[in-house]
Amino acid sequence: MNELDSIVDSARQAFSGAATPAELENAKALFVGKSGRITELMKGMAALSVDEKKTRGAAINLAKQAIEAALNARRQALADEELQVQLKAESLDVTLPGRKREPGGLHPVSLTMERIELIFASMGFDVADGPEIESDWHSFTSLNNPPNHPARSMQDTFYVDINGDDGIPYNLRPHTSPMQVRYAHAHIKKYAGRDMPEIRVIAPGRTYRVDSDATHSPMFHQCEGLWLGENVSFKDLKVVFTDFCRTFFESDDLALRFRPSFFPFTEPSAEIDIQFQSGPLAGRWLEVAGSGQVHPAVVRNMGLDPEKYIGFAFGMGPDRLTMLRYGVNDLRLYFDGDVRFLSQFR
Ligand code: 2U9
Repeated sequence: MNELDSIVDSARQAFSGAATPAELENAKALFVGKSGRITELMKGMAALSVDEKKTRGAAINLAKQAIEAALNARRQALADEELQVQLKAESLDVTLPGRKREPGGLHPVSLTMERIELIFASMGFDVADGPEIESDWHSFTSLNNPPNHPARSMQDTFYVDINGDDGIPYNLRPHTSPMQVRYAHAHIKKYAGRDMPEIRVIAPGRTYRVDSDATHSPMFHQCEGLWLGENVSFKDLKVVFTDFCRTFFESDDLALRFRPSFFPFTEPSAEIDIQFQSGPLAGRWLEVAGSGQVHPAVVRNMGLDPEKYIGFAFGMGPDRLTMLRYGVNDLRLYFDGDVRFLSQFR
């Protein structure tokens, strides 16, 4: 093999061994770069005669073309390899099923709040709303809690550093009763001078207490109810609440009992217990609410004459109802935000 054939052969081997475009460019420089072997041969032609230059030049040119052909072939091969790598990395199997997006859902306590509202709406109850930061009057005084009543203690609810007109700090409402007082005032104003329809309203919402363990949370939920008219008795309370409980728990043989109790805002007062006749809780009496005939002082604070208007009120805990309905054993599960717990209620 002559020198030129040997150089072309070496160039082909060097190009085949180049694994990347950068290595190939380095190999190219060895042969056709400024100080490459072919370039050196071209320089060496200066000393030749005109005829010798013609012959030699043509031979070197052929070798250079062969080397450049090999170089371009390798460049294309490397480019094809790179394309294959890229295509494989970016490959998309269009026959794969779509990525399922898990449907969202409401929080179990929100489901309970909606369920309570629907059941009472079916019995003609309106739904009240109102502020969570309340005045001392709305949270306590209007509800027949005297000024030094323990319910006002700092250990019982939270206070904000804003004072009401009476100079007493506002509080985070410890119950939803204030909404009922506000509702009554608005209702009376709306029907002033006309026959006032009965007040039939529930007041669901967040409430706050300084308390925290497996069954108590500083923020919890309450739903209170109020039915006031010229002839609303304790019998009506028993019918309404029995119907509510049997519908809410989907159990027609649910038993209820009204146990004498005391609350400043009702007289007589009664705790309400329910008893399942079947299922894991069968036979046990479970407290679910407090209730009573609205105290005359509270009727008066609502702007009504207690000699004319009478009725009942109740208060229940949707968090507890949710625990009973779904068998949740720790209140704190409601607030952890753990999707494994929450997704069970979708
Ligand atoms: C007005 C008049 C009377 C609401 C009532 C209760 C009894 C009661 C608690 C039970 C457990 C709330 O969910 S709980 O924490 N409530 O026991 N609440 S009577 O009486 C009212 C409310 C508003 C104007």
